[in-house]
Parts: sequence; C-alpha cells; structure tokens
Amino acid sequence: MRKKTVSEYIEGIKNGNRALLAQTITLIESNAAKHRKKAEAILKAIHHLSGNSIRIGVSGVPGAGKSTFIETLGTYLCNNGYHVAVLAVDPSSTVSGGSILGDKTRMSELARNKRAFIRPSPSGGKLGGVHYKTRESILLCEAAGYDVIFVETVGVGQGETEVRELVDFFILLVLTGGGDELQQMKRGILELADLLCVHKADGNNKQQALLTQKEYELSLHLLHSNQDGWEPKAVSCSSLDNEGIEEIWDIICEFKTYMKERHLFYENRMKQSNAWLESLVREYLWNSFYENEEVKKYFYDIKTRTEHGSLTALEGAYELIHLYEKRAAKNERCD
Ligand SMILES: Nc1nc2c(ncn2[C@@H]2O[C@H](COP(=O)(O)OP(=O)(O)O)[C@@H](O)[C@H]2O)c(=O)[nH]1
Ligand SMILES: [Mg+2]
Repeated sequence: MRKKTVSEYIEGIKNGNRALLAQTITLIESNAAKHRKKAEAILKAIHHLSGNSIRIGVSGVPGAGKSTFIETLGTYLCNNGYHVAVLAVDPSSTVSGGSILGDKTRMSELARNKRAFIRPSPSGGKLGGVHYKTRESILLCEAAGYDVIFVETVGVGQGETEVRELVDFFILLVLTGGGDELQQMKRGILELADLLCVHKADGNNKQQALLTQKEYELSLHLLHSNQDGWEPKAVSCSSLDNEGIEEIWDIICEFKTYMKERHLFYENRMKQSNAWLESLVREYLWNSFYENEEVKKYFYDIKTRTEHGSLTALEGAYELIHLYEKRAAKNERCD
C-alpha cells in the first residue's frame, strides 16, 4: 500500500474518515522515528480542531461491565445526535488473552453505528492503565468530529490515576458486594470518581445494588464534605436492561454545566495539559539519555561497578550524566 502523506491524513481526519482516523492513531502509536515526525506534523495541524468534546473515563475491574456500559450509553448518545468515540485499552496479554476481540464483540452494536468509532489499543503489557498515546488519540478523535469520547480502562489501582489525568469526567463501575467491598476499595480510588455506578442492577441483584448504592453515597459524602467543587454521586444502573443510563447522561450534563459555570472545566484541562507538558519533557529526556551513544557504551559497566560496590550509586549516576552531557555537546557541535 502506498504511504500516505501528512496532508492526506489531515484531510481524512477533517472529513471524519474513520479508516484514516484509525490509521493515524496507528501512526502516532508507532515508536519508529520516521513515524514520529509525521505524527507530530499531523497533531500540530489538527490541534485547533480539538477540545470540543466531553471526555469520559470508565474504569472498573475486569468483568465489571465497562464495555457493555459504554455500548449502551454510547448507542443512546448516537441515537440522540452525538458522535461517540471509544478508546479502549486492552490488557489482553496480561489478563484474559485476546480480549480485543471480546471488546469488539461486546460493542458490536456500537461498532456498526455510523456515528461511532471504536479503537482498542494494546496496553503494552501493563495491567490496566492507559496507552501512552491515548491523549493524542483523544485529540485526533475530537478533530474528526467526535463530541463524546470514552476511555475504557481496567482499574487495578494504577489505571484509575492515569485515566483521571486524561478525562473531564470519571466513572467508576463497581459491583454489589456490600460493606466488605467498600472496605477493600482504596480510599484514593474512591476520591478520583465523579460518579460511582453500582452496575448490573438487574434481576435478583437489583435490591442488593440499591443497598450498595446507599453505602457508597454515604462514603462519598463523608469523603467530600470539606471540599469545594463537584460532589461525586453514586447511582446504580443496568446496561443489559437499559435502566438508569439516561439518568447517568443527565448527571454528566449537569457536571459539565456546573464546572463551566465555575470556570473549573477549562481550569482542569489546563492543569492536565501542564502535567502532559512535563511528562513529554520527561519522556524526551529519558529517551535522549538512554539513546545517547556514550551512555549506551558505559551503562552496563557502571551498573556492574555499583552493584559490586566499587562505585556508589551517586558516583555512578554522575559519571553517566557527565558522559551524556559531553556526548550531547559534541553532537550539537556536529549538527
Ligand atoms: N446482569 C448484567 N450483566 C452485565 C451487565 N453489563 C455487562 N454484563 C455482563 O458482564 C460480563 C462482562 O462484561 P464486559 O462489558 O465485557 O465487562 P468489562 O470487562 O468490564 O468490559 C458480560 O458477560 C456481560 O454480559 C448488566 O448490566 N447486567
Ligand atoms: Mg471491556
């Protein structure tokens, strides 16, 4: 297949071409240096078209029903005129083996919808968390005209914090289980949620789900009692029976209005953008350090010497940094 030019990718995204959007995401997820330049040019060109969406994180343990929930809410939104993009991080290799297929199958209705775009990305061997290019993918989806973006991640402690940094609204799906479950849930994770949803509130489980919801309501209220801003809510819903889904969308709309009225919506995005800037610089310096010829040449030698005690870790680190700086200065002179 002929390689596409940067302008072809950009045009494709602007026209909302789903195949080209998917190809662009593949390009930005690539680590190859030749792709990096193209990816940068595309992101720069579409940046002014991004930002116009509500970014929603959905987290929960494997099997909590995240994909099914997104499918039901996403289909409802498509039927109401929205364009929905789903960025699902797939922990297949580490958890269930091949769940990319599972996710696609479970979101089959949404996947067929012309107003929806579904993109599973590998989590890169990490358990939970987001793909390290999910933020860029969000921007691309927005530029392609998607106004509701879901980011699905498996929650295992780490995942929630990462996805919180990327989204405006964070939904945590939990299952019934009563007090024990609540006890086990780390307070830190509970604090991240804007909405806690007791999922699968149907059939024999409905009553128990309502009780669990009450317990969560109480804990969220206690957790939040001294803070300003949005007070997290607890609800219950069933994606299979399509119950409580519209109400959840109403809460998200209420949140958006609440945050915008208080100028907190964009303030939050600005904070996220600053954190992103720092993390990009960190990533750049990290790569530049480990790709440095002198560092590569002496790294294992220095590491072995620190392991054997002939060099302290501090001395070893300074020696490496010194080698790095010397080589970087030499490269600069040659440029
Ligand atoms: N009873 C019930 N089961 C559900 C509901 N939503 C999802 N499930 C089931 O829970 C299982 C896991 O769902 P899935 O969406 O793949 O969970 P994920 O791993 O969190 O994405 C599947 O067998 C679903 O059919 C629901 O609202 N009620
Ligand atoms: Mg899933």
